[in-house]
Amino acid sequence: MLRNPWREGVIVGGGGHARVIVDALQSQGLAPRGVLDPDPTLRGATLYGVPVLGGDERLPQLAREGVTHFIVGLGGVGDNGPRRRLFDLAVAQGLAPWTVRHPSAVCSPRAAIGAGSFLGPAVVVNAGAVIGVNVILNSGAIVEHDGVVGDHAHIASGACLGGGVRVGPSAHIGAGATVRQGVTIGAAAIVGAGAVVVQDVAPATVVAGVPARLLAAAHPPAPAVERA
Ligand code: JB2
Repeated sequence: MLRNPWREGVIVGGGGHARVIVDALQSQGLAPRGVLDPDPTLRGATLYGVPVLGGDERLPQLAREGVTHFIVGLGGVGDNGPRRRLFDLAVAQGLAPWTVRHPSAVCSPRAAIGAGSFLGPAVVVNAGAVIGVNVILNSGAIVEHDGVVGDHAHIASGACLGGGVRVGPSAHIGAGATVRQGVTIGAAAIVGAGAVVVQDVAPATVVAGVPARLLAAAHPPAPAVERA
């Protein structure tokens, strides 16, 4: 009998994105062990029948009980720092990141998909593309040939990356945005929903509009001193 690794897998985060992951798994007859979420109102709840097991403090015990795999179920919009933190937390407990691909996703055998990444319904990843670890390619996103998507980045629903586009680690490409072929999006940059990006975007900046223009720094530094 085939072993189903997802019975030994957990989803870290239990909101809307986690439900999409559960849906993708169940559409393939797979069932994860459970979901981790710190929200006390979710204790005893299920996500489409998958039990919420508690918060992230359960990870060490679950690893001892035979849980071997995880996927980050937190989607988040814009700041991928929390997703990265959860990924590192689960890896530190000895769990292996697991890649979940909706059966309707089209992925060239000449593309590489990093561990722990999620490919939603109707995603296209074309030949020669390289997708990092813990990446979200959400519903209908397109990564054209030879594109590179860095670790922990999030390509939101319906976004289109033209051929050879490079997206830096932890960057966020908003829903429906289009990035012209060959453009580079810097690490932790944010591209607003519906933007059309025709030139490179600097790391940790926010761009939006058609054509996309600079709006702000993505993560403004905290105030240096607190006033008394
Ligand atoms: O540190 C955490 C943590 N912080 C928040 N650990 C764990 N295990 N879970 C955490 N959460 C949980 O993530 C919250 O308690 C909450 O239940 C969940 C976030 O759910 P929400 O539905 O607010 O967002 P999401 O990240 O699942 O979905 C967003 O991103 C998706 C890509 C939404 O904006 C969606 O619309 C979008 N499609």
